[in-house]
Amino acid sequence: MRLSRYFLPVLKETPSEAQIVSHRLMLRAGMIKQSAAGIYSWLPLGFKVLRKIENIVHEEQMRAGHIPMQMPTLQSADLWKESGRYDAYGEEMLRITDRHGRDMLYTPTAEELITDIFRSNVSSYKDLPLTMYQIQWKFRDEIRPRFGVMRGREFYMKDGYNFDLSKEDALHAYNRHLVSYLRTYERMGLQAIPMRADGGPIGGDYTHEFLVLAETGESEVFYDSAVTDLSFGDREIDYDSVEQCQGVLEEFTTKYARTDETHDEALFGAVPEERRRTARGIEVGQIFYFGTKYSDALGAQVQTAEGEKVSVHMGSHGIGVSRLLGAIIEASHDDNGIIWPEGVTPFHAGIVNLKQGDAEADAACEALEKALEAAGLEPLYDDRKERAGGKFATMDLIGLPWRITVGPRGLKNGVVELTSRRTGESEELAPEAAVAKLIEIYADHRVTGL
Ligand code: 5CA
Repeated sequence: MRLSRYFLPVLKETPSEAQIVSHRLMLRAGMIKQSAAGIYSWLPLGFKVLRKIENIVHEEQMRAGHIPMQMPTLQSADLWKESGRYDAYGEEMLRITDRHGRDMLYTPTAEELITDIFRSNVSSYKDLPLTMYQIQWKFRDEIRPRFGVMRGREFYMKDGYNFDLSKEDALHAYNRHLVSYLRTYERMGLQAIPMRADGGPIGGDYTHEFLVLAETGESEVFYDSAVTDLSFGDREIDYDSVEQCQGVLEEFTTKYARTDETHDEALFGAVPEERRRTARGIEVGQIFYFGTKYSDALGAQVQTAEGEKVSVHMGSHGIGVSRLLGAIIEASHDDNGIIWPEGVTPFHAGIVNLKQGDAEADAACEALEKALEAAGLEPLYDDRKERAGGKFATMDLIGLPWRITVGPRGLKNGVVELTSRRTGESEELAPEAAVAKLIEIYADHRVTGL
């Protein structure tokens, strides 16, 4: 992509309405624009990162055996009246009346609709287990939308729902989600710690939230610092193996880690004092087991092998896809701007031409752009007639992890400069060697389906 042809409306001034760094940087880097309180347009750069995050979520859900689908954003209120949540959900639900006077709503979550789809189509234990998910816009009329995409009113969420014959099977689905979430967040360069939490309006008393530690986080959390030493890494896992998934759950949830909703001073007191931590965190996901709450209310039953009719055991599992952009930036930035982890970066490398209009420099940049594209990478070539300082500042602000700087002086010696955004370290390399190095760096960070 040529920057001169792209739409990247970066702001010079720091927007005064933004209170936290991720919101400020998303506005300054031209990623989002507010349309109404808590509702945003996703400008090209922001949209590109949103799509990368979404694709990682898809890949990891499908790897765990979960089936993608899509439900509408606008729903009839009827099912919600049947489950009792139409009244119980409260002011956060955006209620709409259509021209025929029918009660509608903008989906804040979709337990009712998916349960209706299930009950209309599944009646035998033979069709279980089943887990389907979607990535879809949600609306919650938050009383205080703030911090940009972090607490929006309209936000993008992955919501998955499991249907199982027994509690044990549903707990396996729960564990499978826990494992897939650990993998998902690590691919985005994040450490998200599962913590015991409260069910809230979704329900159920067995639930974990995934929290990214950050001073600006909205949740207060209490944990044993040993949980921060855990990482899933690149281990292989058989998602069908009850033992393996249970083992991961135990490894990651046995040490004390809770949000303030379920915090227990006595249990926390048993953690060695030097490892006791109180901090703040950003909730980037939550998994729930709620048994037969919705299947009882909506009559979602299956016939067992013995011919008995039983309510299915369910859980639901969410990831805050749009919130993740904010969480990643909170965890990865410096004074000059964003530092994208390789897994989610909008472009893989920036190409900065120090002397636009110089025939040799222009040709070298174009050749680099072509070579990277041929390797399946996405470069952003700053081909504007601008000062080098301005070009560097833009690249630092938008946070591409690698920058190739091309100038007549280096080209005389047959080299370009490859710079890491994270460390600031540069090395001089032949253009082909720079391309080869980027191919190697990104070998483990390919997101398919873009
Ligand atoms: N039905 C369940 C699981 S699918 C559910 O709705 N869970 S939730 O309420 O915890 O939401 C899932 C995730 O969406 C949260 O962990 C959070 O990361 C994200 N989220 C929730 N509210 C907002 C909001 N107002 N703005 C941005 N992200 C949000």
